[in-house]
Amino acid sequence: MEARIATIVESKCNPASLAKLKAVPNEKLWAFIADAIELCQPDSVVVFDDSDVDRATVRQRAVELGEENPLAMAGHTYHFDGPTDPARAKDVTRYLVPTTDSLSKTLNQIEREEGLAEIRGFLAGTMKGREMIVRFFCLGPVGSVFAIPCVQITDSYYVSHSEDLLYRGGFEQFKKLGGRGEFFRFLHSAGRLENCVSADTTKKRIYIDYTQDRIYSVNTQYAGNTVGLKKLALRLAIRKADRENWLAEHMFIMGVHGPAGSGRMTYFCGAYPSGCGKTATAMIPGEEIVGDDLAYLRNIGGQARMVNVEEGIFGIITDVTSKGDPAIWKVLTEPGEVIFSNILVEQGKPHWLGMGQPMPKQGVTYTGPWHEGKVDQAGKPVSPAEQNARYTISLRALPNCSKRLDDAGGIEVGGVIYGGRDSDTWVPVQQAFDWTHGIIAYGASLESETTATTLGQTGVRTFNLMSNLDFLAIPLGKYILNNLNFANGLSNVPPVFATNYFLKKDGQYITGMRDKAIWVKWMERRVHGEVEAIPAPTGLLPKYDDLAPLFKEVLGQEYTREQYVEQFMIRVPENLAKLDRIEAVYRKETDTPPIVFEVLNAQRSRLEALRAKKGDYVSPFDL
Ligand code: SPV
Ligand code: MN
Repeated sequence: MEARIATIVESKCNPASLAKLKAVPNEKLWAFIADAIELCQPDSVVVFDDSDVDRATVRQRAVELGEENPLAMAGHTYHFDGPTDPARAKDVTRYLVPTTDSLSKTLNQIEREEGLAEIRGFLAGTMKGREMIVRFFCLGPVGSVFAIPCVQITDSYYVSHSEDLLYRGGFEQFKKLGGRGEFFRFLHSAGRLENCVSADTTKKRIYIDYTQDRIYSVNTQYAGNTVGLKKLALRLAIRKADRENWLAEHMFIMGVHGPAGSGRMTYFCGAYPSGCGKTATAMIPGEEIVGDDLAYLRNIGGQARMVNVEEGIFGIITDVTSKGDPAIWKVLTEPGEVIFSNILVEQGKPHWLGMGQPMPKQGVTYTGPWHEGKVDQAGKPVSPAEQNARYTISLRALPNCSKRLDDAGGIEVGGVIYGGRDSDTWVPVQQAFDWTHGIIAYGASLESETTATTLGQTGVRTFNLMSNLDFLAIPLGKYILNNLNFANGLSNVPPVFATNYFLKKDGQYITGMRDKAIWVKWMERRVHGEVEAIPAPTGLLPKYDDLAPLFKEVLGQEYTREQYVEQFMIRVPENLAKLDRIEAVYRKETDTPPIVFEVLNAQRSRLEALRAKKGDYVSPFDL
């Protein structure tokens, strides 16, 4: 160890912390810590390992320092992010690009030296009078080929506590690292605090130094901006995956039971933009959840296998109800470790929007004290809770958590699902003709439609390829190519599906909330070739005769031919309009692989041929 570095680190650590660091004599790690000390100037450095004792201390310190407050229920705490910090800050999240490199113009970026000077300026001295926390975690199951070791430095016990619930401990893995430098580094400071929340939010920055696998974050607390292993690591992982020919995706993983008595379980991963039914699909009653947000996929011996990068959920609490989400509701209302954020607190109880119970008349929320009828300076009503209020829990607290969560070899990918939201275009479920068609016509064509609950006009469609657009750290075309190439070398290429739970007629949804349970069962049967499908211009459709018995068996419901026709009718004009929108997106990019246009054009020709023969709206019985 370089003497200068050792001296800096040793000067700030107590003996227990130093002993832990000495067990990880990695030059790059020590240099990272020493640099953070010199920059942020903490009073002391505290190192925690994966032990229960250390985890309990982290929890306790979060409460002692007022970053979290206990609720009446044992193990429950809440945290407020402050009025201007309740969501990911896309505008100030930037890639640090060296002058010798170039990134897609569509990615938010700043020249590396200039960006480093700015963010390091904002970080300078932020930890004076405070403890610097050093934590070790692992993305993916520890010791697996998927695993990426990570070190998080932060001055926030809330961030550290959240990571304990969301990620597998990585201290033991770091001890085995030797001199290798392949790990992700995150440096976060909440910055100057007022009432325990970041005060200088105009100086909020999240800068990604991908040349060093290092990310800086300052003057923010919201987990999506601060918990390094979540969306910050995803950006580094997408680059690493592209270099090494695997996939880092914004996907849930879930298991679907095969036919009764078969003992079969088929696993799916799925990417859905927010508000398109992602968590609801991962949590379908009767099936199994492996993860709800991030998945790594690798080709292992010719087979596509996947892991959940995380072991917890940082989930949107808005609209979580006892009836709609019984498993999550149970965890949120019984003793156990839960962090609530940006909810309304009244008499030690959390309240959130859409919880199916009346709001109390007053309470405290992330914007301050709240009472019914409260208005802001502009006379606008103040919300009792944030729309993006969240809960943080361990997946292991859920009764439907899969036993295969920690499979080091990953779980075999049965199928891949891309879920969009539109009121008038895609059928509820369909299967791509092949991998390339699925990646391009479904994944790279994903859109989500704005609803009444989001600000602005409703019905506006937002493009979000693979639901990963916010996190792309490489050009769009390169990312699509990596997805396409993933199938090369697989002896068994997983089928690709598309879902849409949001078709409407006369303003009313024409599929039921619980129908997704049927669509996944149909996909499960398709993976095993047990049901046939109807070729349509947009993909392979389920047959009525296969869906009706599933509705009966799974939901105890009649499923009429009229419902089927309404839902699975091919809507030619809407599908053509979607192709126009998607094509326009890719025409604007400079590096779109030609195959994208070929696949979209082929789909257009099929739709036009169908229209010439059968008209604009075609029943699946007429295909
Ligand atoms: C998302 O927004 O996709 C999330 C929450 O999963 S965040 O951590 O903010 O990214
Ligand atoms: Mn997410």
